[in-house]
Amino acid sequence: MTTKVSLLPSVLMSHINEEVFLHGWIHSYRKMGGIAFLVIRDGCGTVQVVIETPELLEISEDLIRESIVEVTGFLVSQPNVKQGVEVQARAINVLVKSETLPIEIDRQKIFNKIDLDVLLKHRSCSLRNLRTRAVFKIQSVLGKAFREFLDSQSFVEIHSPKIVKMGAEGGSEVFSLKYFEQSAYLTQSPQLYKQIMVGVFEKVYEIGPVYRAEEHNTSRHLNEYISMDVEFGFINSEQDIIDLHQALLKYVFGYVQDQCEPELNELNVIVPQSQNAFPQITLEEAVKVVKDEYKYVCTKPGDLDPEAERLICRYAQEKYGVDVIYITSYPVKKRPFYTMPNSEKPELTKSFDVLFRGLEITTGGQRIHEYSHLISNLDKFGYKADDFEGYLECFKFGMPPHGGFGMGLERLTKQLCNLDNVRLATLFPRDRNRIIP
Ligand code: AMO
Repeated sequence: MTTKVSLLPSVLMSHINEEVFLHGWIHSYRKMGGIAFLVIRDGCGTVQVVIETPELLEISEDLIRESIVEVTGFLVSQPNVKQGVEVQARAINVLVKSETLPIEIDRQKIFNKIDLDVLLKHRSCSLRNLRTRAVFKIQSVLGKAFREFLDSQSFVEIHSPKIVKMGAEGGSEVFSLKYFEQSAYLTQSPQLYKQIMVGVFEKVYEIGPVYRAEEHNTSRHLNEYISMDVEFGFINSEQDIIDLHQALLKYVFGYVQDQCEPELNELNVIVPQSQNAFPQITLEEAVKVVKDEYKYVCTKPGDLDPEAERLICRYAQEKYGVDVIYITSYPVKKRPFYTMPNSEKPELTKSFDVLFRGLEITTGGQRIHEYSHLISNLDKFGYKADDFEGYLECFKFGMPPHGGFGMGLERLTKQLCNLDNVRLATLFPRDRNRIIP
């Protein structure tokens, strides 16, 4: 009897000494004397196929990498290969012939030297590299873990519109578009909608694309990214949000550790494991720490610049042995209009950022929930209340004290996988110069 198998390592291991049928792409081809070795790749893994008969050698010699084949053969244990098993081919059927690849995708040392622009230009090919693919498997699991944790805490998933009338975060970093007779924007954040939905479900989350027309062409900025947003009501202060964020992050890390062992090994990634609480420090203290400990004077008033972010994470690692740190008490001037000021220190807000291995991955905070307070704050920020009519309505009809956060999926992936550039954590990045593929 022949069993159809996928190339998931655990599946292969459970069919040793059986005849199997598999399909996939020819990932690599190597001939030694009278024997050929194919590595076949499917959506879950790879396996080595050994070809010894003259008839099969003739078929395989013609095959260019990435051609798709069906293989029938005997699966045996083989401790000398990566997968621990190999297939001794009995029959090969060619389903689709490939053309020659424009870039190397198998030999890692050569792949590592390919220019980022070339990797992104030939994205359909570079994504088939096993290490690259591992990044996006991990990314998929990060999203799944985020969902699973919040579902378990009775949050409701929402889907807010991406075509909007107003930018949510202030600033001019919005893409405008023509919407029939009106002007509209691509949303910068589901911020205003997730707040409205607290009035409906109390606890909500969303995973969806957001758009930032930032001119920045940096290793941290994308013009389209996936925002993982959370918002919930009946909080006492921003501390409740920080506590939820921390529990979520620890769950997500544990989940990835559990579910992505082959991918983490492929990438040599170490997932943060610490049981310790992640430290919290005010922005003012953080600026002082980087000055006192590392002689670095932060260049960004009211915020941490990239070097200060890196140094404060170094401090978290050296002092507490952790990869994550919460920075609190940002000034009113640096936060959007919806942010709750600190009633004892009105120049500061009840907001925070989360830094992971040297980079901001999350912003969050408590929001203003009283209608009159929000109206006066809009005025202070120079906005017209009329422009926010659809948002403001919910505050007339009972909104609880609430808050939440937004976490960038690509930045989280980048930091977890120790990648140099956020584009490497994006399937098809949209940046200052790139809208294809
Ligand atoms: P903020 O604008 O700080 O806050 O964004 C939240 C998180 O989104 C990610 N991020 C980005 N990722 C890639 N490219 C970009 N250009 C980019 N900009 C932001 C970062 C950042 O920490 N509404 C608030 C969130 C809230 O308070 O709930 C907001 O959007 O990881």
